[in-house]
Amino acid sequence: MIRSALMNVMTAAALKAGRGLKRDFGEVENLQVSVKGPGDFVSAADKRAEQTLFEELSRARPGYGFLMEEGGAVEGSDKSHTWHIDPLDGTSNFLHGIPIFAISLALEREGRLVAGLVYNPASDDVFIAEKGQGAYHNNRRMRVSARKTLAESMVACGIPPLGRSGDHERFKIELAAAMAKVGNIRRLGAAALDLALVASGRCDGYWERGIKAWDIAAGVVLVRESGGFVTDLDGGADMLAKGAICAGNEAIHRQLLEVMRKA
Ligand code: LIP
Repeated sequence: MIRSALMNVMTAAALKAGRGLKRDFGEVENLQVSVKGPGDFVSAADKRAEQTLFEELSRARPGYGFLMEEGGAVEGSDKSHTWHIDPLDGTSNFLHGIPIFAISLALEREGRLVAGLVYNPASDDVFIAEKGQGAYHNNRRMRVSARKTLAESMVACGIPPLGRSGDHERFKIELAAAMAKVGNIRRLGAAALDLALVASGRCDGYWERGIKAWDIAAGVVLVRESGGFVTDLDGGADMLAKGAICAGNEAIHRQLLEVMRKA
């Protein structure tokens, strides 16, 4: 287990925000049948969770900067630390009453991601990792899977939603290329959890384009600290800036990247 002061701060903030999301998720299920639908309620829930994270982390670590899905960038007096926050990754799942969503929280220090936490309040799954200290799922050490071939692999991906038309053609080409080689492909709808599944060895690989830095920052730390590999889709380290990501155990990451390059 990681018993650092930093991880205590991150866990306490996430659990507090998660309690609110859990309550709100129950309400969303009732709103499915209302005429207005749960849209406005969900965006309020999203903002409330972000506010809780912002307040808790500001109190515990005054001066750190923030990059948040809802509130954008908040510059801190301490220029070497920035929190990356997605209070509700998998918003569409949450909106539709599907219990696959998460709080994603990462800390960047001097330009490097040093800690990550992904928490699904619906299932009470907590994934944490700190640079050099390993990664844990509900207090148990995580390792990436040992599968060596794509044909025996379970690979997660992200499908660009309606409205990102340019991305659709490219995705169809990449999906066709992956389907020709990969045993099973999943689209779960929450990038932070896709990466947590790779880190914990449940999925062997994952790729997605058009993703935001706050969706993946925490998961990047989880995968690395579980012994996995994570890059952008050109094999470089610019996944946060490019919004394109490929992750997996060493063998699957390499092969999946190759499939995407040739697609
Ligand atoms: C979501 C991502 C998911 C992606 C969705 C969406 P959000 O993030 O986690 O992988 O495919 O389009 O961007 O918007 O729920 O935080």
